[in-house]
Amino acid sequence: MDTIFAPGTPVGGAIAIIRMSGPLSRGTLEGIFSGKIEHRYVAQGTLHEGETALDSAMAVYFAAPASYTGEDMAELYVHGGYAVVQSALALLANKGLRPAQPGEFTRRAFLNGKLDLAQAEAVQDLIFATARRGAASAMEQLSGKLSARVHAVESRLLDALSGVDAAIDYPEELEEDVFFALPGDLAAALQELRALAQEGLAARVLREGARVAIWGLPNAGKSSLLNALCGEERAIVTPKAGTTRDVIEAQCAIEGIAVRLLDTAGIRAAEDMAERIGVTRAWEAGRTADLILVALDAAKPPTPEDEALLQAESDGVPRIAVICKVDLQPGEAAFALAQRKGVQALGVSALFQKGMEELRHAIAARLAPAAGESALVTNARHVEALSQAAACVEGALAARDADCIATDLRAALLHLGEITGSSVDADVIERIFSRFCVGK
Ligand SMILES: Nc1nc2c(ncn2[C@@H]2O[C@H](COP(=O)(O)OP(=O)(O)O)[C@@H](O)[C@H]2O)c(=O)[nH]1
Ligand SMILES: [Mg+2]
Repeated sequence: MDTIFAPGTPVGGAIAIIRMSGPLSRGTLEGIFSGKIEHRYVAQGTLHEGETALDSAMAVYFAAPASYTGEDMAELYVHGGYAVVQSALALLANKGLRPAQPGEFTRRAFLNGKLDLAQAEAVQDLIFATARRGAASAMEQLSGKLSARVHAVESRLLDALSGVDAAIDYPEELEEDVFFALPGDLAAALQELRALAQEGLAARVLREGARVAIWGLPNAGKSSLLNALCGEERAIVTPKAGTTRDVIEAQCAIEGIAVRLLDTAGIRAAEDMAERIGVTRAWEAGRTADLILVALDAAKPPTPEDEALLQAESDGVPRIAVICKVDLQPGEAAFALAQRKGVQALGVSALFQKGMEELRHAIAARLAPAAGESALVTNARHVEALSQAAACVEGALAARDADCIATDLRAALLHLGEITGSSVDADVIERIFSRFCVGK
């Protein structure tokens, strides 16, 4: 097994962490670092290349198997300047270590049984989480809660399968008992699988973030709304209609959910080519969004175009009507229109920051309705595996003979194994770890 190394921190911090994993870790550390080397002991000393001192550093050594990867590991904490980090990395390469590939530390942890696949994926989700609730759900997954629930269903299905197998092998002895309890056991497993898959569909936005498009007529107050929601002057606001032409994106966190806000050109019969393209992009941004905010101007009577934008559920994207500029007028006609269309409506003044908290709350409630503060299943791959497993259990419930039931149960177990990694193709594992950062 190669000994690998990689920086665990991005370039340019005060301190850089360099980690290594594999059988050469201890010997290498002894050769380049003057401090005491003892399992899980933070040592202070000099990083040196032969006689030359490179840095005043700290280091920790982890003896296998009590380390992240399960192998012998060491971490060096050096000053983060480019020159120091580069010479430390060169030193390791000269000692016969090889630079790690993306995710190789976590892959080794997975292969050594330190983490199952769902937990390994959670590590990466935690690194990429930009908002609190995404991080919280990744943390729950990392702690093994998802794996535990999947294992509970697995063991139920395994029990059922062993009963069915026994009935196939010794039909005269067991048959009646086994088939009496089977439908109830399978129905319970099916219910749990469906609940998990459903949770995942509802909570996808927690982990992946959501796209929220803002639609409305020119001058309705869309760009001001985007700026107020993301707390910075991201989009240009002018009294002139047709100011925003391209789709403007802003990333923000709304009640702990990572949201990509899309401000669009005002939807109207465009006056020139650029605006026409902008209007087309506005429609597209909405159709591919998780939620559309329809901005209505409280100070103007609603038009048939406003009505068309509120045509809820015509394209399956949920909507909230945001009645803008309520500091000028109460916007009664706009509220009445939204109510007639069955669209939830809230009044805001972007200018005076009025109603913004309520709006944020409404957006979060619409984006992640079934999810609690965090959710266990948020990964599309897991949702797919759970749905497939559920379909197999359904097949087993409908099957008439023992052989078919056994086949369906085996297939269901294989799908569950894709989540924890006990039955997963090498290329799937390849794909998962290739998304990782180097150094993790
Ligand atoms: N009084 C008031 N004016 C607003 C408010 N929001 C936007 N406006 C004004 O309405 C005009 C159009 O705003 P803008 O955000 O550019 O609208 P957009 O064309 O839909 O993007 C600008 O003159 C803004 O200053 C608000 O909450 N109150
Ligand atoms: Mg605008």
